[in-house]
Amino acid sequence: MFLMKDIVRDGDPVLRQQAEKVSFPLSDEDRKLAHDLMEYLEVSQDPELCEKYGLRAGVGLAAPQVGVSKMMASVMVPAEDENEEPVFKDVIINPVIVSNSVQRGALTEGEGCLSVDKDIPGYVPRAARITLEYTDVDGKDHHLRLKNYPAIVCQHEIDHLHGTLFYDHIDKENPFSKTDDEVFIY
Ligand code: 4LI
Ligand code: NI
Repeated sequence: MFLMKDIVRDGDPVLRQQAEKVSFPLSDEDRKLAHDLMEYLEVSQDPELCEKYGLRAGVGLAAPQVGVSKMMASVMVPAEDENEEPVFKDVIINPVIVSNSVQRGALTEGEGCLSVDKDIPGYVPRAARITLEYTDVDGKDHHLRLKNYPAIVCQHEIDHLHGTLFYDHIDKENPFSKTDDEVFIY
């Protein structure tokens, strides 16, 4: 199981590398990585376990953030009602955003990242909707459209696979400037 000590922090070159594509069928090592990436999110979103293991809660975790430069990330976006199934939950492998909406969107409160310890305020403008392709741990290909929070989280995680961090997108001069046709998400 991953703990905070396993999470690579900003400044480590692995966070700025282009990750390698993963080959199928998955090796035992890659299968374990996929499991452990999702386990971190599950444990971190359980208030008791999160506290017990001293974690920081997340809805996404990319392999480079645990020092592995491979195109794999876990995403678990809980439903607003905690008794409902997550809005999106999967380990996305070799993900590609095949189309972006013209409309932009940003989280109202800005973004955080498990690899970035300090708060970096500002809007992180992204596509409001994306069409995503990826392969899951069973080798099944997926093609789907995402909007709102899950779309933002997937873009943040896929950025990690290309060496980009959320604050790269923040307007340095005017961190809270809002462009036309930009919607706020949450
Ligand atoms: C506890 C239990 C306020 C501030 C609101 C917490 C279960 C920020 C938002 C969580 C912000 C859960 C999150 C991300 C933001 C802020 C990520 C709390 C965990 C909200 C996830 C990857 C950006 C994702 C919405 C600087 C570690 N996550 N909040 N951004 N939550 N969480 N990101 N933004 N302002 N980061 O951080 O997992 S995309 Cl689920
Ligand atoms: Ni991140």
